[in-house]
Amino acid sequence: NALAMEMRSGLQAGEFELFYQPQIDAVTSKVIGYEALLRWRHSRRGMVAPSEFIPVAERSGFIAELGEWVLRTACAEAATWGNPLCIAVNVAAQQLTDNKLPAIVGEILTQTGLDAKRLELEITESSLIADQQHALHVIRQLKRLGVKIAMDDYGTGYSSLSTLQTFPFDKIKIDRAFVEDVASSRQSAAIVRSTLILASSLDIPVLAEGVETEEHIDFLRREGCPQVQGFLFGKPMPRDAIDAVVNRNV
Ligand code: G
Ligand code: G
Ligand code: MN
Ligand code: NA
Repeated sequence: NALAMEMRSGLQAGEFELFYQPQIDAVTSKVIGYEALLRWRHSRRGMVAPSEFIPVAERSGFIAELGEWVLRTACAEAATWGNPLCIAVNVAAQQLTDNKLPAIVGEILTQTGLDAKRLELEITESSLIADQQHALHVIRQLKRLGVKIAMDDYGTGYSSLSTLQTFPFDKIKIDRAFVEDVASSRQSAAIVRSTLILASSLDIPVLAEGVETEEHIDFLRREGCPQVQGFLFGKPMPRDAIDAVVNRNV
């Protein structure tokens, strides 16, 4: 595959970079951390979206190398911040099935000096269905390092409730598909509301994704959603833009 080969040379050539999107305390509106989001500035094609190249990287096996680069780059960057905010990093299904992932993460934490409790790994539901026992084993080892595990895109997978029962999540991220029409759809509102009640009974904090409007945030605050992320509070931004923010007043 041509794209898979171009990814390898692109990584060598420094064409990949991380953008950072703020995650917000819904009560205080303060930034509590940033999610690292991968970008590819292709020499000829311009900016290639992760939805185009992550699936290719997964199929070709290149995700192992690319994912390790993402982890290392995000941790190294966060370790320089004057303000010790959290850094959330997306982990692909294939990385999670790799027995070496805990050792890789441990080595990156040691090498970058990032405090493990500042690192949160975002895992999607769909990456947990293939081999639950194996995924659980890897996740337990990761948690022993002191890193946090978030369930990403909650509600879009196949087995939300049994995954919550089986896996020790530190956070649930409600998919933006539900947040998008909380104000116009009784169904979406009910799903978000009941997820908040369920998570609160389980003592797991919830972050609502894709918060774009005042209507969204008003609804979420009213329903007691503790954390939010979305264009209303900040788009994914290049490193330089957030460097200025995280080093202000410190
Ligand atoms: O940033 P954007 O909204 O374009 O991201 C699109 C999708 O790509 C999202 O589902 C996001 O989780 C995923 N994604 C972004 N960065 C990474 C990454 O570093 N690793 C993996 N596995 N997925 C990522
Ligand atoms: O699947 P994951 O949650 O990792 O994906 C994050 C993706 O969501 C990123 O590609 C980011 O650009 C996108 N995103 C973040 N905030 C918003 C938002 O408020 N609205 C929309 N439509 N997309 C968003
Ligand atoms: Mn994510
Ligand atoms: Na998501």
